[in-house]
Amino acid sequence: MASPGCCWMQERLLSGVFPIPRARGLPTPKSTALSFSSSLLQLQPQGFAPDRKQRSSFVQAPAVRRLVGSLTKTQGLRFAVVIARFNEIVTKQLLEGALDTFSKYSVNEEDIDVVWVPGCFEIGIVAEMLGKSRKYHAILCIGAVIRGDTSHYDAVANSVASGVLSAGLNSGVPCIFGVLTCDDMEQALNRAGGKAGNKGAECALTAIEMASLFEHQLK
Ligand code: INI
Repeated sequence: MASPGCCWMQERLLSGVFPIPRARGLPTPKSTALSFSSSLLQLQPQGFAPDRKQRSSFVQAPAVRRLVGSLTKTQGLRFAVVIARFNEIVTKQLLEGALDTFSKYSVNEEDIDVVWVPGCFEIGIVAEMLGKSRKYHAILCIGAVIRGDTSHYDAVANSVASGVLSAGLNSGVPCIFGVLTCDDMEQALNRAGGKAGNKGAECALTAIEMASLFEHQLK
């Protein structure tokens, strides 16, 4: 039921006396999107411009567009997974987590390619090549760098991080960082389906969201 205040506002709107909030110097808007909502505002005619003298200090807020990827519109999205064989006992678990998530979110199996590489150091170059092939909407990079295993942990960890970043930037296709960097094997296994969840599953979700953002919102 309309309140008495609404009737007053309706009259004002129809007579053009209501001070429509507008910023000084802005062109007259063609469509009407005001910063407050009321069905009465639909009564306002297109291109309505109040008398200059009646302008108030309110600022008309343009409608803000909020772009976010969807986790449910997965049909037709294609993914590649680049996975390191080094520390395979861990990376296989991460892959299982990722594939489970793709399946739960209805990504078709035939829209997923899995590419194995020897170690994390090799991930970046392959991800970049796959990105540039334009065959995929997102590329999921999976690996495990474990400090206990080698003295060149830092070199491999840093290289794979910058390799994956560069692959995304150079190809324009989202490349998701699904590489564990851990102090020991126990910590790695915990993050690959153990006590601390599955990083592969989390990264598959990120891949879906980014693929959808690019395909459905930013194109
Ligand atoms: N590769 C990994 O994926 N994880 C590691 O922990 C690792 N460590 O510790 O050495 C590792 N090394 C191999 C490296 O990625 C390359 O495959 C190799 O250096 C050949 O380029």
